[in-house]
Amino acid sequence: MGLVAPFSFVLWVAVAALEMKSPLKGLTIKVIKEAKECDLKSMEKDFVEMHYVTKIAESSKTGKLGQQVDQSRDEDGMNDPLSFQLGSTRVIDGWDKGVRDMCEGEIRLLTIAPELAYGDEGLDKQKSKFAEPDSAEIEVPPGATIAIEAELIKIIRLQKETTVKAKSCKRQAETGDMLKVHYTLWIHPTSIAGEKGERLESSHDTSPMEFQLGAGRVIPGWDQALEGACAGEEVELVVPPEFGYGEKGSGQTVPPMATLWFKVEILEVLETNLFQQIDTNGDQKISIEELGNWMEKIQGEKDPEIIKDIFGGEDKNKDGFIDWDEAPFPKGERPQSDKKSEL
Ligand SMILES: [Ca+2]
Ligand SMILES: [Ca+2]
Repeated sequence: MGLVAPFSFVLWVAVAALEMKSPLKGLTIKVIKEAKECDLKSMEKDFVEMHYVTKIAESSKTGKLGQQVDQSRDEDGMNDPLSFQLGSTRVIDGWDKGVRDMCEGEIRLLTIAPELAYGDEGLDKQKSKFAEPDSAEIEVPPGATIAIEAELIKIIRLQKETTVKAKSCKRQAETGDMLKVHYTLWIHPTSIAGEKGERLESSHDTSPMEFQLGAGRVIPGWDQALEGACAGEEVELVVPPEFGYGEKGSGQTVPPMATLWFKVEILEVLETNLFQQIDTNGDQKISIEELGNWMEKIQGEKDPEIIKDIFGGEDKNKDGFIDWDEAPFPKGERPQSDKKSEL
């Protein structure tokens, strides 16, 4: 007596271990199979490879209950798993949020209300952004609750290590900033493609590289990893192909599906100051001519009506200039002349 818990208590504990606390209303997560080992748990920005079976949930208000609508494996149990990045809009919200903090080898059953699935519109294979061209059978009726059995095969993560910290940090790099860096690129020793450890190229052989952050000018791994970086910092990046050059590779340099290894020294982080660029005569205010010249140069926009419209929209006090306060784009520090006039 006393050592053995009553049966009902044991049962309750077992059920509690399977039902997870859901991160979202409209999403229920049940662990069907736990992973044997777990060193790594999925998180935002990871790529995940998953096998899945999607059905109309037994609790759905619409559709044929229990009907299968899609799956990653074909009848012979073959086919590649689906790969997508967590936090992108590649899959429905309930799926994306339902497979966070999950281990490789774990299987979950996600029950997803329509507001986190295909909503009042359902999934029409003709229209939906989620439908793949080759997934002709997928169709979900409007207002359906769906159930996805999701198996996490693999987590693919971008790794970043700060090897040298900046002594002080004037500005942490944000999307849109101009960065100047030196880098060296090798094939990472874990790469399935290319010659492991081979040095491919280095900006030290030529000159530092300048690029705008978050604008897709560099590989996704760089845009992601260098956000928040400071001038003076040095980082090492291990970049799986999903975050690098993927299945295509890059020219003669990077073979397809290579895992890359970068050492990056951040030399400069500069806020893009559009105000200064547009204000060519430097009088701290933008005339319609200055805006017109800039739009023609940068965007090829010559239509005076369009330029007049944009100018009129920003010149809030209608004094014929866009001043620093009115400018809605990156504009750096408030000009000194303005500061004086405030006193
Ligand atoms: Ca001006
Ligand atoms: Ca104005």
